[in-house]
Amino acid sequence: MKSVLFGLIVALPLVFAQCSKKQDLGGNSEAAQKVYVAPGEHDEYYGFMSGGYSGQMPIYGIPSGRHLYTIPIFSQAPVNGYGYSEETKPMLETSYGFVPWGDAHHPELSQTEGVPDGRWIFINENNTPRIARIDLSTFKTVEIIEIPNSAGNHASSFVTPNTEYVTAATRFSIPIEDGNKDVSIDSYAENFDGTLSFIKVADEGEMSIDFQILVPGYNYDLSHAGKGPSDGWAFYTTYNTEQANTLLEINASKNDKDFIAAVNWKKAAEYAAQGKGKMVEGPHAHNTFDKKTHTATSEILNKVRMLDPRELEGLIYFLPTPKSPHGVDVDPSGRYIVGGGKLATVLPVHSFDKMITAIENEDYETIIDGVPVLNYESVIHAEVKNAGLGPLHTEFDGKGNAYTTAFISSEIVKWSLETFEVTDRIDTYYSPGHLMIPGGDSKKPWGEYLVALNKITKDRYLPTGPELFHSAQLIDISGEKMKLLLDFPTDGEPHYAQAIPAELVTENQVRFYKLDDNEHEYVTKSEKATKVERDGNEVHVYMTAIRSHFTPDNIEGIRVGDEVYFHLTNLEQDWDLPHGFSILGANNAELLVMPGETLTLKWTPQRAGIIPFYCTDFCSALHQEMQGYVRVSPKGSKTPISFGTGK
Ligand code: K7E
Ligand code: CUA
Repeated sequence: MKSVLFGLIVALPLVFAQCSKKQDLGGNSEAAQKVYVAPGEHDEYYGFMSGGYSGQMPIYGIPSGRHLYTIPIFSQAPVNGYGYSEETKPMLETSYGFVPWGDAHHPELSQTEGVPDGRWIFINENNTPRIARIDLSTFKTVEIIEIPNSAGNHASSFVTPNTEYVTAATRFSIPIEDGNKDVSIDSYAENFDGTLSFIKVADEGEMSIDFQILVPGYNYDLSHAGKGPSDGWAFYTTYNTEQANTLLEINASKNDKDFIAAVNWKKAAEYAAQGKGKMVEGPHAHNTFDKKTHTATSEILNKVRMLDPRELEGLIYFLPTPKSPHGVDVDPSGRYIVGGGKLATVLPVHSFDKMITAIENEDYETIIDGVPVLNYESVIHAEVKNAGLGPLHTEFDGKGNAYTTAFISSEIVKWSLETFEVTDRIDTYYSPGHLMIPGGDSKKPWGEYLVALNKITKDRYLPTGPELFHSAQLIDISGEKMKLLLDFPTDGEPHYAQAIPAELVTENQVRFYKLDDNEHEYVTKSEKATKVERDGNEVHVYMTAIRSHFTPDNIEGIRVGDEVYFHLTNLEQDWDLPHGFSILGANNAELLVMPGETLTLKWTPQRAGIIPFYCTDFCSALHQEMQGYVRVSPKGSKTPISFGTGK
């Protein structure tokens, strides 16, 4: 089998070479009509995509494929000063200090009773393990929590049906038991462990790490929570049960089966509430953005609760699953658990009911580090045949159908949750990773469209040199046969995406911040209140912006070597009236300040002379007039502080 797969991988370039412009692209007028959103009209769905290595979350309208916005999350964003302004820098603090970049993979909407509710969207960061929460009333990142005792936070950030928890897991095992330590890498089997993490989400959304579970040293890849009958459980794929520490493409592809780990999180939560397990070292940053002060703060927490399956019964079980599974997806009924065995010939579907029976009967193959391994034959419900080569991820339409991406054979395969037979397939261009159906991993998929998130672009668009945006393809799944409607380039790498009917988000939209409610430490609520204050070599400029001037716009008495903080409050009180602020030679970025908001840019003048600043956002007919000067005098000069506008 493996040689067949490897042969196909090698043959892929040939396949691409053969793809000509002649495919049936679905580019007929019917498809055009389905995706046409007339000027001034709105899309039906918000599509939230992971930006992958951009560390951000681009948002697209569905079905038009219009790029609506990009939410800055794990990476600094010069476009609006996120991660550069004093208020937002703390969002990127970690136990390793300031980390200006991240690798985002899985956006997941908050849910109520198993259905996306439009309050928040979570997303994981894989490289320096973190989870972010975005408030969908403002599309702002309002919280980031680091996951300690974890290396590569990939199986994240999937929520339980009432958003009780967001789950996470370490992708790479590392020494964990007595903390990460200096050992030989080939002592993997002896010293390396994994962890699964459960991050509690409070009513207002605030996250805290409730507990972690110590698990065998494998790679933990993807996750999904149970629902309906399986509510209370969470499922994680593993690979590298071989425990290889080098050349994993061969050494971690040896076992015919790896595992899906099934965690009884309700039981684990009870254990945690009873104080079971032990508190261990686990330094992690918790960063929160305060709505009233428009300012983020970061704190480092040091301990987490670790539960050990060797001591606590009934926490976790392994379901043998062929072969190096990637995705794990639970169908809307909550009865079936689908593994994406990327090197498997069949698509394994486990039964939750059978799993419970096997647990009750102690139908174990063996026990590994306190984790019972259930018998494959006892838990498997069906093996879907001909589900494509290299199956990765599955979503559902809520009408009894499942859709699986096949990376190697570049297709989406539709199959029935009744007969477990393939009923349709459609080519993708090329090599889809995840796919997304609005609500497709929830209890009630909206199930009208499917978006294939492709890993390889090649010839789909006008070439842009060696680097190409990834492609997404919109497929109509409302009928019996899938139909390709549209494809469009996406920013970064859209690993996964989520979508929700627009009205669930638009009804809560904030259009501007009320100036009266602004409790920022350096807010300036009127031009009269503007001032410039020196404290040693620190200078605070309390500045305002309103069409089309800054107050003050002439500032003198600044000296080389000062640390100048421009605290800019936008006095506008209307929708879509930001003002920007930039100053020559600043070593950071601009500020883009929303109406009613205060943001701060730090500037360290290096040379004496006259330095201009200006508004970067074309805010009015006289935007080009929206400028000012700072006079910078040499170090030690006696030029007094003076400032004003129109004086
Ligand atoms: Cu790209 Cu979910 Cu990170 Cu699969 S992951 S493809
Ligand atoms: Cu304010 Cu341009």
